Amino acid sequence: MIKAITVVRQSSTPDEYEKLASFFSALGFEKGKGWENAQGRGSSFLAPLGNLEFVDGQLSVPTDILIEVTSLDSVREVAQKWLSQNSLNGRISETTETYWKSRLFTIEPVPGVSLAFWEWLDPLQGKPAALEGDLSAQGMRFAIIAARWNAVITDRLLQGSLDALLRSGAKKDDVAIIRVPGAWEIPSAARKAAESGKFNAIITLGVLLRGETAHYEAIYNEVTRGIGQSQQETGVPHTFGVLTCETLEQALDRAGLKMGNKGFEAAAAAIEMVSLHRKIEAEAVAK
Ligand code: DLZ
Repeated sequence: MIKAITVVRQSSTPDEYEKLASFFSALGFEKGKGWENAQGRGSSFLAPLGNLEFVDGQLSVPTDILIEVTSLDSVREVAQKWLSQNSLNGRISETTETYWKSRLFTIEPVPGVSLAFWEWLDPLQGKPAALEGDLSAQGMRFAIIAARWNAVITDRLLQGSLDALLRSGAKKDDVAIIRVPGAWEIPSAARKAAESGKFNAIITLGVLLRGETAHYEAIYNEVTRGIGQSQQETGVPHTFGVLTCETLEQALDRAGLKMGNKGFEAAAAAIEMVSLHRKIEAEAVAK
């Protein structure tokens, strides 16, 4: 399964490395995980979309790093300000129109590293078709509410959720694991966690087995309603990782055997929803 495309650039000096990281931060790029070890260090910066493009014919772009933006003039202003404060020998070009119905400027924040920023002339073309959350969990705090009933399943769901959160950049300390006796108790703990104001999202995990559960429908409806109500009344995103299965075998399949891991999916949905809430808030402020 393809996950991401990474372009790697080696900087020639530590100063150049710091400058490039400072430039990308100043422009508001989301910071990726980065790394540091005996071999060196890496700063990574994320964009919502990655695109590796092969071209047949004449290549008429000024550099091989093209960054599409939706507000080119504001980006240029920030870039210019950064240059005046941080770089004696950086360069920035005028903004010009391209043959592909867009405007573009190039910048060398440090000599030899050339970047092109561009936007479509037609604003509708440059706008993302939909507002969508990203899957980086950096800087987010989560509560996972996991039932102990059928722990052989819920422990696997929990592992799936932790895997998704930590692999997406959440810090261990930013993930609280809250165990409750059974699915019936999930809404109450979820509500308490959401109301505490400590978490950006709540992930609920449990399993209800029809064969083993008296009043299955009533319990299922109440658990679902309680989680939904907590989400709506607190405004904190809650995701639903409560399996409802006929048999233990079916539940095992959905907890990492044959049909994915519902805990992983619920955690990924939580990350996406936190990111989406932030974007919706940012859009509302910008308007
Ligand atoms: C009692 C019960 C039953 C019969 N079945 C389940 C189940 O399939 N899944 C689950 O998570 N919990 C079950 N429980 C426990 C209730 O959710 C609850 O924890 C207890 O009734 C105590 O209130």
